[in-house]
Amino acid sequence: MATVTAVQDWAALKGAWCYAQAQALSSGSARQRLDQGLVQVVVLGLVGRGKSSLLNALVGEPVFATGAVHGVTQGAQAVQWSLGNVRVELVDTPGLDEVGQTTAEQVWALALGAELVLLVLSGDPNREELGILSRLVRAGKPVIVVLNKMDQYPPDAQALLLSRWQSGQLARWVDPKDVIPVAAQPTTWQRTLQGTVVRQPAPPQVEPLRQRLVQELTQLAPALLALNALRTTAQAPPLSAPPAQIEALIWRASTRKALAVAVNPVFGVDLLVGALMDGALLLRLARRAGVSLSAGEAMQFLQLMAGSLGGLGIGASVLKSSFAVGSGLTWLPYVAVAAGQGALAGLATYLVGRLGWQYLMQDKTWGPGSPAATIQQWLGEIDQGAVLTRLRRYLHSPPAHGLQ
Ligand SMILES: Nc1nc2c(ncn2[C@@H]2O[C@H](COP(=O)(O)OP(=O)(O)OP(=O)(O)O)[C@@H](O)[C@H]2O)c(=O)[nH]1
Ligand SMILES: [Mg+2]
Repeated sequence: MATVTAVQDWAALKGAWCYAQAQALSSGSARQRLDQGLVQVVVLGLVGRGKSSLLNALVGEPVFATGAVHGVTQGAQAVQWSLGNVRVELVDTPGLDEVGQTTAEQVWALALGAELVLLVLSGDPNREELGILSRLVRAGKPVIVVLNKMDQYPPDAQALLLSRWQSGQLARWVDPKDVIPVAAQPTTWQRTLQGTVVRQPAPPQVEPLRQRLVQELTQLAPALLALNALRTTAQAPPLSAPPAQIEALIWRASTRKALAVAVNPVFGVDLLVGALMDGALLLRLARRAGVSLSAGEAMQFLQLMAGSLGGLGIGASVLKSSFAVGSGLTWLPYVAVAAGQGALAGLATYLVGRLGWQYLMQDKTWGPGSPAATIQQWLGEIDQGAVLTRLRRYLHSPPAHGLQ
């Protein structure tokens, strides 16, 4: 009934991945999957919850490595599977709590791009797991909560675990019929002939989940695919111009950053100081917007932006134009380079400010599309060339414009 047809090892690509590429992979393929009738199901959860074991148990083969040590799965991997007449791509992911920020964002991009997410827990959800669930629910992602390792609990404890999902906040987030207890790789204790007690692997118990997937996918696969393709291609609201005093605040921060980078010859210090200045701008914008923004959230925002701006690159054409110092200037080449870098750094801060303000105004959400797609859309709505020209003019004669 369930046949493994292929294993695609994305871990090999891991080093080459950046956030935007991971996003393109999942959002670009949502439309393709709709055409092909291929449903993507992503497992998500903290390290060691039995995500890989669960997929192995579902497909009936040890496709993915599992183990007691933490962090066995390092990159996303997928296997194609057929469930009745529905073709399914099952995607295994690393534990969200044991990967760096960039990989975590890649995993999130995959999860938010998938048709269905299996959130794997192995007991009551902790704070981090509640955070993951809440983000999935807010994104409107169809999710099945899988309570794994049920063999480790006596029947009354199992009933208690399940009962927590029957009412209150958890029942509002997830329909209780979508909370499924399983044991993907159970063990039993057996007495040997010598009288010692040893752990023995027992057959997986994942039939209730398989049944639920059959029910969900054989009936709803076309709807899930169509809805997801629509959602992932949805446009973010257009970037709106901030009020004048906010624009002025963003501009001041951009010129300060441009000057700091232009006069500072030490590249590494530029990066650090630049990131601190951008972070400070975001936090000031949040205060003006009356929105609470933690330092961690600000960092996450800056990392997303950095991914989309291609590190320091921002974009070859913009980079080129920033070095094209206007005619009539007598600057020495190295001064021109410093000014070019300064203008670029200032532009990055300006973009952080403009997108940051919009993001804050939208209650720290990115709209219906993926963050990467939204950032690209918004970046396209700003005349970056004009901002650069203004910044270069400022750098040529800062006193005339005033060092505000
Ligand atoms: N008792 C019991 N152990 C399980 C069960 N499922 C998985 N395990 C064990 O839990 C450990 C982790 O399992 P994995 O499948 O590697 O967990 P994972 O979530 O993929 O872990 P990472 O890839 O490291 O994030 C392994 O030692 C498994 O044998 C289960 O149902 N019962
Ligand atoms: Mg794993």
